[in-house]
Amino acid sequence: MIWNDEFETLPREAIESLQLKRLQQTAERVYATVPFYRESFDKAGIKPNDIKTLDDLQRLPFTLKQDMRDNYPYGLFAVPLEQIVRIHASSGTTGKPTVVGYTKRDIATWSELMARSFMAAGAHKGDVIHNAYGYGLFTGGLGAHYGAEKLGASVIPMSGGNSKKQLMIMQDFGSTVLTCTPSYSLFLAEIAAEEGIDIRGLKLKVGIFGAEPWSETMRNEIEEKLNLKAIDIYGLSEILGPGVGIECVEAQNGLHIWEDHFIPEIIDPETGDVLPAGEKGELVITTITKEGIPLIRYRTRDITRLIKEPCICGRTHARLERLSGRSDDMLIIRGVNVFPSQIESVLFNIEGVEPHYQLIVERDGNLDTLEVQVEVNEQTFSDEIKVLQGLSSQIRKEIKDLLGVTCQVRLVEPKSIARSEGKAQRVIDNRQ
Ligand code: DLL
Repeated sequence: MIWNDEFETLPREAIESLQLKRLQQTAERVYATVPFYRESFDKAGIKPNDIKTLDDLQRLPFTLKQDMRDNYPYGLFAVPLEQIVRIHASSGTTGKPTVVGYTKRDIATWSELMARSFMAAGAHKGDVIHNAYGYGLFTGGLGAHYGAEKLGASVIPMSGGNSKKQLMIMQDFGSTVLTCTPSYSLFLAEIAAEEGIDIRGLKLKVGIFGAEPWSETMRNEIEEKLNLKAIDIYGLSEILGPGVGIECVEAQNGLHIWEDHFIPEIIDPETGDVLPAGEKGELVITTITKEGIPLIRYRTRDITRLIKEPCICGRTHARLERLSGRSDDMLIIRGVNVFPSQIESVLFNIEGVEPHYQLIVERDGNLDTLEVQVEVNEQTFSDEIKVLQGLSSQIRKEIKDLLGVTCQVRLVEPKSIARSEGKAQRVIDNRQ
């Protein structure tokens, strides 16, 4: 079922003419109201009315996360503060967070796009949506919450944490949809097993998981352990929060990005050039309806490709291929580019291995070393040393075959790697 038939199935030419019109308006608005954009447009020698076609977007300068930091907290807002009704901020591991503001209309747009996303994932009015994304400065909780209400579903505002209670509520309240990070869904399954709760037997039918990279093998693992359809949802606070793109339940293959509100481009992260259609690179997004903090050509650092072929669900909006990771999470180990999700896809296909792992990177002299720590199940852990050694070398070999990097493998006890209620920490890089 489609939430907004008119906009979600617009023919391509109609999408593009709407995009051009909205891009022109956005460029006019930021040039007039945001000093940062007036300066950067002037520096690039372009005026808003030079934008005559969608290709002219490529002449506009990029916006970087650093630009948001330099204009902390409100410098990139395009409206006076009294029109801002909500403020969120990204978690940012170091320094000041990145701040975003929403007008009333922005909140309405966000709710609409989340309602679309829920329905694309197979959720409807009448569903009981158990929302375990964190409420707070993080956009996950409130973003999903407003969308669930707009959809007309009954939303349970759980937030993260207190996993035993989460399970009790899911059981007693008859939750049919679970929203949280993919890693937290597996943690919930683990607690359920400990507590003797049959999580597969709950009423859950769909899980809407995002906010961190995850692999196709992790999807299989989640679907098997929780007995639901696991749907991938993408978003980032700078652009909106959750609901920038989502997989449809019909295809589960690529995330429709809502092109009547965003213009996606794929660039070569080294040169900044737009790549030919279908190539993999860094996703750049321009918002074309946001009022509070419109962003021109925001460099997401997320790596994907755009799929423009029609989708069986009938939606005409382009799809993002499952995100492989972020260019800044990409590890360069002795010159080889490695995404944690690639290692994950090897690990989760191996019998006896649990879906909990961490990558430890060190520098030994001039040499980078990678240690893969991964949990094995109880039974495997108590096996003979010989069996464990065999398993380690199998993992080492499969990683070497796939990625060309040599690593150390450390099999660790069940439940020894820290669990997260939000985004999992997969990499510990001690090289700096
Ligand atoms: O994580 C918004 C969100 C909340 C998305 C709930 C989905 C569900 P930030 O905290 O600003 O916002 O982090 C954004 O997380 O640039 C990606 O690197 C990563 N990310 C988000 N969704 C996915 C996904 C929220 N489905 C950053 N696959 C983004 C891979 C994802 N990475």
